[in-house]
Amino acid sequence: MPVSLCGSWDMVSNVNFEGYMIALGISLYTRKIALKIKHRKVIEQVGDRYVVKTLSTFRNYTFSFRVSEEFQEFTKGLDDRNCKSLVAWEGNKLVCIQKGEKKNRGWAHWIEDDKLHLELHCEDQVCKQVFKRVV
Ligand code: 1AG
Repeated sequence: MPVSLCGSWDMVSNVNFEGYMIALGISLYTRKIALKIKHRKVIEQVGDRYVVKTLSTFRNYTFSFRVSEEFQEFTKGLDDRNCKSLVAWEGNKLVCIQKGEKKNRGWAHWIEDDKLHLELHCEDQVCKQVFKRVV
């Protein structure tokens, strides 16, 4: 079994978030604010359902899913798009494919060196975020 992703995590680095947001068509105004803020990731597991919360002083985004079960995702407050999303384990990585208007969209979460890693990708852009456990 992979190491649990559950818990609260605070952002320590965020590389190429700008490129990722541009790929999603986020306005310059929103990007300027979004680039300044740190995210907190709260991951909970209730039975076979995960709840993932991305929290910040600017906006919050919460969604939930069952592993290997496709669901309708609406990225409310982010780029406000509908996706057909599927999350599955690939080795020690929890990988999501977000099918929709944007090509090559998805993300992967994994634990490495006691940190929570997140790679977000859209079209040709990759954003890399690292979070440390909240103590
Ligand atoms: C996510 O995490 C959401 C985390 O799916 C990425 C956060 C934002 C990127 C998306 C679009 C940018 C659009 C608008 C910028 C507005 C706010 C930025 C701050 C948002 C904090 C909620 C993937 C994975 C599973 O952790 O959730």
